[in-house]
Parts: sequence; C-alpha cells; structure tokens
Amino acid sequence: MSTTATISPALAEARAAALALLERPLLEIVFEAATVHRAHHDPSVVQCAQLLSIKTGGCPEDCGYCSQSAHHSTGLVKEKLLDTCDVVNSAKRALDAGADRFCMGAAWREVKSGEDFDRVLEMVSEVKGLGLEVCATLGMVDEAHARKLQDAGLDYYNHNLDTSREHYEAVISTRGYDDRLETLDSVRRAGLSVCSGGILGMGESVEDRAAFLAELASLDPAPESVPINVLVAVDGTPMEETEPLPWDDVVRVVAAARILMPKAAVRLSAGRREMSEEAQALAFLAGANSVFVGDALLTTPNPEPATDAALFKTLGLTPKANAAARAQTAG
Ligand code: SAM
Ligand code: DTB
Ligand code: SF4
Repeated sequence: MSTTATISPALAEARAAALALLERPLLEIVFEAATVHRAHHDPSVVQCAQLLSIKTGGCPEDCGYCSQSAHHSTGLVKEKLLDTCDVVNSAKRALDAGADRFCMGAAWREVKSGEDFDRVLEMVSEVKGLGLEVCATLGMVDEAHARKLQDAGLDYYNHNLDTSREHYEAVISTRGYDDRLETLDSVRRAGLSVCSGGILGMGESVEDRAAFLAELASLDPAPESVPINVLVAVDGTPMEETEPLPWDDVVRVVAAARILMPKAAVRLSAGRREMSEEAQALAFLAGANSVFVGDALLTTPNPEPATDAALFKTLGLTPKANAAARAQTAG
C-alpha cells in the first residue's frame, strides 16, 4: 500500500479485521470459511455465469490489466456493438450448456443514451425472456440509466472495485475509486443486485487485499455477487510481465471474502484456467460457489466445458441450473 488515504474509523477497523483473517494459517481460515459457507449455502451447488463481450476493444480507459484499453497495443481487433440476434443466439447456447446467468460486457467508459444503449436494453429483455438471469458490465452508470436497465429486466450490474483505494492509482489513471463507488451506489438505488469484486496479482500487498475486501464488505448492503479474478497477464499491457500469484493467496482471499460476506455468491473468476484442480478444490471448500463457464471469458480463454464438467464430478459439485431442475422434478 503506497499512500495512507483518509478513511473512516469504521473502515480502518474493517481493514484490520480483514488483514487479521488473511494472516491466519491457511487451513484455519479455510476451515472457518467452510463452516460459514455451510451455514448459508448448499455447498454442493455452483452458480454458473457465461460471459459475452458485446462490444470489444478501443476503450478510452487506461486500466493497466486490460486487453481492451486503447492505451495498450495488445493486437486485439476492435469490434462494434454486436447485433441483438447474435447475442440472443449466444445466450441460448449458454442456457443449453447449463449456465444460469448470462453476463454481457462492453468496453465502454460509461453508459450513455443513444442507439447503442437502446440495443443493449433490447438484448437484456430478450436474454431475460429465455429464462436466464441477466448481468451487464458496461462501465460507469448513473441511476437513470441503471433504472432503464432494471426496467428491461437486468438482474445484476457488475462493476469491480478491483483493488484497494491506495493501489488503484497504480493501476488506472483515467478514473478514481470514488467514481467506482458512485456507480455502485447508483446501481443499488436503481434496485439492481450488485456484482463487485476485483483482481489479485497486480502487485498489491496483503494490506491492499485486506483494504479491498473491507471496502466491499462495508458496502451496505454488501454485494450479492463477488468475483475474485486472478490477473490474466495479457501481452501488450503494462502488466504483461507480472509474476503469477502463489495459489494459496487466491484461496486466502476467497476464504476471507466468504467469512466477511457470508450471504454473497463468491465467484472464482478469471485466472481459473491457470489454477490447478487441487487449488480450485480448496477454493470451493473455502466458500467459492460461483464460476464463469464456457471456453472464453471476454477476450481471454476459460477452462474447456469438458474440463469443468470433469472437475465438478470429481468434487461432487452441481451447476445451479441442474440442481434447480432436479428439485423441480422431485417436487
Ligand atoms: N468496461 C467495464 C468496466 O471496466 O467496468 C466492463 C468490462 S471490464 C473488462 C470488467 C472487469 O474485468 C474489470 O473490472 C476487471 O476486474 C476484469 N478484468 C479485465 N481484464 C482482466 C484481466 N486481464 N485479468 C483479470 N481480470 C480482468
Ligand atoms: C469479472 O469480475 N470478471 C469478468 C466479468 N467480471 C466481466 C471479466 C474477466 C475478464 C478477463 C479478461 C478478458 O477475458 O478480457
Ligand atoms: Fe475499459 Fe473496462 Fe477494460 Fe478498463 S477494464 S479498459 S474500463 S473495458
């Protein structure tokens, strides 16, 4: 953590508590998190979200980790907003493959009124009509636009705090931490469920991780969904040479997130392809109960569906959609 920001006594206390958790012996924190997890969730069920990049590349923001920033030369081909029918077809395939949520991502700085936003509203209502939960991640949003998304049928809005307030400025210069918090507030006021998490392995300290978790857990109410991404080091970004994170650091953060936000869905998100099956198993034991499925994230690969199916079988995990269908047949 580079600078000391002015933070409230309550947040300082929350940071200290999160740090104490992260510093506990690994098996101790995993055991406690597993206990909390079992008190609030069915530990055999995994929520499965499928991502689609509906507008790729050329983003004016300079997020140091991102393949889609116009500030980096990653070789990514920039694309216009997809047609609604292509998005709906992709959502149908996700539904058939067993996903319960469809998440549409756009490389936008912020949501603005216009033809493109109207098309996104159409996408949301059509995907919702298929019987999927719908999530969108479109950059900063104000309450009026968030309400329109909610009216169209959106369930979740994803907007990540990414890291601690102090480390944020080492990662992104084109917007500030308070912009992120303001969007989360608009999303909440519009009646949408909040999906917010971050990225591990961007050169942050353990104190930064504690501050990031404390910030999320201090949102009132806490996010319903907390994606824990591990940096996918993309060639051409300022983070291309970043050393991979030790696996136990990921498990510790998942466990702390579970203890601090008992009711949330904690998603083991980007970076799962680089994690061993054993490390993923420990993360599921420590309370991860959500993943991205399908062979791609937004612009980078995800584990193959067959690989995930085999892992779930080994661990005795059931995708949420299958569990729901089973419960309906039984009832
Ligand atoms: N432009 C929107 C925004 O920034 O909110 C939405 C799309 S953005 C790609 C969504 C999230 O993906 C980011 O907040 C970040 O947490 C995650 N992400 C992007 N690139 C990543 C990478 N290389 N590794 C891990 N996570 C990444
Ligand atoms: C989130 O926390 N992770 C997802 C989703 N929200 C939008 C995105 C991960 C992106 C990984 C890099 C890529 O594929 O471009
Ligand atoms: Fe743009 Fe989002 Fe990538 Fe940042 S993370 S460059 S805002 S697409």
